[in-house]
Amino acid sequence: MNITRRQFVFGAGASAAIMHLPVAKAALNNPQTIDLQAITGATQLLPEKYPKTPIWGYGGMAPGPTLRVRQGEKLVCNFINDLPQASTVHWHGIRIDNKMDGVPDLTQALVPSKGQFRYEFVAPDAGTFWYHPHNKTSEQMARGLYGALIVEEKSPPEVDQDEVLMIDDWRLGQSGQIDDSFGAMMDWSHGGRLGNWITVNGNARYQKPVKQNERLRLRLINTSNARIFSLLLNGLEGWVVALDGQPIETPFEESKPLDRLSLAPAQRIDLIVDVTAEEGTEGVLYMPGRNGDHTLAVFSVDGKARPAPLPTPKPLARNPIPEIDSAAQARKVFLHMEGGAMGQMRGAFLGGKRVGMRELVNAGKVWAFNGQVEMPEKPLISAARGETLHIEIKNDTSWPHAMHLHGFHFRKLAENGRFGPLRDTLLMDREETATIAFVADNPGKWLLHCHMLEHVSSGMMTWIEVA
Ligand SMILES: [Cu+2]
Repeated sequence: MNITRRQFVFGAGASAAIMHLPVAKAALNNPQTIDLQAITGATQLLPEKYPKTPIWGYGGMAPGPTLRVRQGEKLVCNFINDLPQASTVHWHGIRIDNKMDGVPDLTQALVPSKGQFRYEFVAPDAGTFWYHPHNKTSEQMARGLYGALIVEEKSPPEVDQDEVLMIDDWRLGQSGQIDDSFGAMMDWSHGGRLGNWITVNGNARYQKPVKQNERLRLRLINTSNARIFSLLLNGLEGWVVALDGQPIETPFEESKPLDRLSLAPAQRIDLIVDVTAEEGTEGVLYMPGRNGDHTLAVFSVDGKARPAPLPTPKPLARNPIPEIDSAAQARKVFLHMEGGAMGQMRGAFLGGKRVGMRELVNAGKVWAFNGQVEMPEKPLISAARGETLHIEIKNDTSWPHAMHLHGFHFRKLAENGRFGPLRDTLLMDREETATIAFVADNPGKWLLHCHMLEHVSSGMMTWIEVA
């Protein structure tokens, strides 16, 4: 049987295996110490009649183990690199000690194949975070290297089940192997490496048994290289309670009913939902599409947990993030994004020299920030500790981008002068201009880049320095 790419995406659903994510359970002792080994493995991504897919994974699995720590608790992670490539671990969304941020050359040396590195940090914020490599990321993540890092609230909301749903978009070949077309200019200069096989926690049709009127916390994490998901729920009703790990501040009543959920690469959405589907039916998480809906996760309802849903939950407690004083003097800096297919870019600085588009394409560098491809020698901004920064980002390209700032959560400035919710990754539409604001309270060297991994590989990155 020949499987076309299209059938892969939209004909999924034959695999109904239930997979429980292995959990490294939060121990009572603090710090919590774990070994995290990156190694090759194999997993059944396709239905059983197809061979297993060779992957690279933490613990040899994709996703890797879900790490759980309590807010304020220290995690000590002995990273063991048994991959054939050098790697590092980035703790996405954690307001971390800069030395532990996992960015090669900026915050640490690469961990070579057969090497080790000891990560040690306190998780200051409760919420849904994740970890992934930060070297050859477009290849290493496409091969399956990622896992969830859950920081538990001191008093968590009352739910019956707390589920992490890591949504990935694989590009698989005919025999289920990971397509090794890494570095294809078509992907790099367009919308990134889009796949043909979508999974939740490694399952093409993730299944979870539930009861009617049960309350679930669903932690959605987009681990794909470049796909922006637009998702809907059916038979599950509730609230968005956090974005990118940070609790939302709008009252829950205003966020009901749940609208379409937009999840760009690296973004997270925490939901609290009640199972409203009838007994014997299903709740579903799905991608609506012109050619039919594509189901990602099925919640089959067996039995009744209680006669009626629980009352509206209380908002999650805020994390200790310094609030932006809108009256404070802010340092302003401009970031011009350009390049890519159908763009206006004619040339840019590469390795200290201005070169034309042909030379950039030959070097595999097709995106620029402020006329510079790849990491500039000097930071975009050198800030004093505690300064308020406004970065005005102009997406002067024909493609959407998912801009991720390390070390901080920021707010997008709205037209009315108000601030949006805290985020660490901002989806920017083509031609859109947005200003992000944050207090630079965390010293160190912090990356600012597109989280569409082919875009960062081909130039879209810069950094800021906080003294
Ligand atoms: Cu991008």
